Amino acid sequence: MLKKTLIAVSAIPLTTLALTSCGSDSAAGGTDDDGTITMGFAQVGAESGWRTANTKSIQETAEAEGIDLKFSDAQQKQENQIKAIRSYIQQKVDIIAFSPVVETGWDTVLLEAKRAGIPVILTDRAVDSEDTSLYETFLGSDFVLEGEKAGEWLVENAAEADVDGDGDVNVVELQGTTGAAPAIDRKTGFESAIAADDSISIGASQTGDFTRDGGKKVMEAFLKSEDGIDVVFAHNDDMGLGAIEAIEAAGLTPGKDVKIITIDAVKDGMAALAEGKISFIVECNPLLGPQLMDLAKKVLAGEEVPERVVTEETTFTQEQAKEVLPERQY
Ligand code: GYE
Repeated sequence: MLKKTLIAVSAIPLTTLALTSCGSDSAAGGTDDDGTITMGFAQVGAESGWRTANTKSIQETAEAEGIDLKFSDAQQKQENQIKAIRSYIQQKVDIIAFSPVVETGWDTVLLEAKRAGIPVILTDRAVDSEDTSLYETFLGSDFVLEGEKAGEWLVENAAEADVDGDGDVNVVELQGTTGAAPAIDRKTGFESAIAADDSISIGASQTGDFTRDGGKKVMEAFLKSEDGIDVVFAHNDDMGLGAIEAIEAAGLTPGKDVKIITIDAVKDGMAALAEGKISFIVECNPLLGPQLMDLAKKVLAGEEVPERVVTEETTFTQEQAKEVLPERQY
């Protein structure tokens, strides 16, 4: 059994949530008398394979390290995450960690945590706030770099990616959740890399909210509205997998009639890459549990932690996907 508290944030009033405090009279921001760390974790949702792997990593690491994890799923809604963070403050958890669904609008609740003496760690996604004293550190990927890697591959493979041979590479972009750090930064990185080749341009760009269904619906619309689509750049595997369904339903062959580039490298994405339906994947590592728990322990022990901890990541071609797929954990 995992030691976690699942909170249906929107359904339970805060007064109920406040009943399950961590049971310590000590000031917030330290550990309990017996040394047990209580962490409140406000997750984004369960929108993608990446997110599922991320949640599992956090829950399993907390369990293995004896950290009492209170976990909530915000169903991709900022208001739910804010409610969850407030409930953790009321419960006087030792430390709060969260993956902000969007970048802006956090200052008020983070100030409440700060005033309550509860340290906050950002994990996976960043906030856009001028006051960096509102959190201890940010652990996660360099999303701009991920977008750049996707764009650089396209520049290197532009001739092959011009599938209709008209001399122009027409890209459609499936963006992540509007206002989310990975959506903003991956777009920025991709655009800056493709600027190196005038033949490549983005003909249409819309959000698919990081979900398979969202990717499928937006791709269906693009196939009707856009002429001569050569390439899909999807901000995550799930939207790319949704796009594959739409492309196949339109009687086209993904990988041949339309090239697909995605980010994440979860198992389903890697399987589609090995099959040649996706052409290139930039890795984004979801296994943040061990580093997160390590940072939490250090913060609570009063040790210095770096302001930013960047995850190491690679990229995969079809051949590389075939090699690593059998051992892929997630
Ligand atoms: O790429 C996507 C998920 O924030 C890095 O969120 C994460 C992104 C990931 O929904 O699949």
